[in-house]
Amino acid sequence: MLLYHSPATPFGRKVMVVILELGLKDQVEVIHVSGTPLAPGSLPVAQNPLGKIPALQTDAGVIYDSRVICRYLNDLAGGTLYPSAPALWQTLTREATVDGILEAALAMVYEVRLRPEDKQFPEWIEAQWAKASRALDLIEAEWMDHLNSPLDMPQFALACALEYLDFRLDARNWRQGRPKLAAWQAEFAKRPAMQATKPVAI
Ligand SMILES: N[C@@H](CCC(=O)N[C@@H](CS)C(=O)NCC(=O)O)C(=O)O
Repeated sequence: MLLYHSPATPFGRKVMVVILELGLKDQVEVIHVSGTPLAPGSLPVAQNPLGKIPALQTDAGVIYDSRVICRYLNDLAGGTLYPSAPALWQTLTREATVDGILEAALAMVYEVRLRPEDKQFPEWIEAQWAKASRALDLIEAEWMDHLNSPLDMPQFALACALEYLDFRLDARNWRQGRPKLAAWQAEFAKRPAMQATKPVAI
């Protein structure tokens, strides 16, 4: 399989972590690409019309969107990152919540990095942070039992999302007022798959 990826993408990182955790490393060749919505560069537009990474080329065709890829890889490896229905619906909702944090964070990053300064919209940036912040508050208040339960996909997604906030939006200080989440993240970050996939600025 070929994985289109970049060392800076948090969505791609989720997939990389799953590959390592599920022991699939030898089955995947990683192709590093780069680009933005404005300048797609080497992003795999032929493989994914949305021009987004990650995208996974498999014998059965291209699979894209990190959530779909992670679920595919879990299925391929016979992993246990997703339960069966009905518990599945809560797991998928948790995964979507975490990806929503990432989507808001990425929108904030793009707004500042890609928009000319005179066209940037601070209220819109704050509205994105409000989404992420509300989700983080919910996680701090209600997810600790889940986070300390057997490993599942939302936990990996969350660990990647929190480190992306450190990587690109450090000034927002997500740890403030969220001591339980901060302690969980510090421990989870020690996992070899997390250590091996730390984001790299490009
Ligand atoms: N929902 C997608 C989001 C992927 C995404 O937004 N990737 C970013 C990199 S972090 C990207 O490819 N951006 C380029 C673009 O939007 O044109 C997923 O989970 O894979």
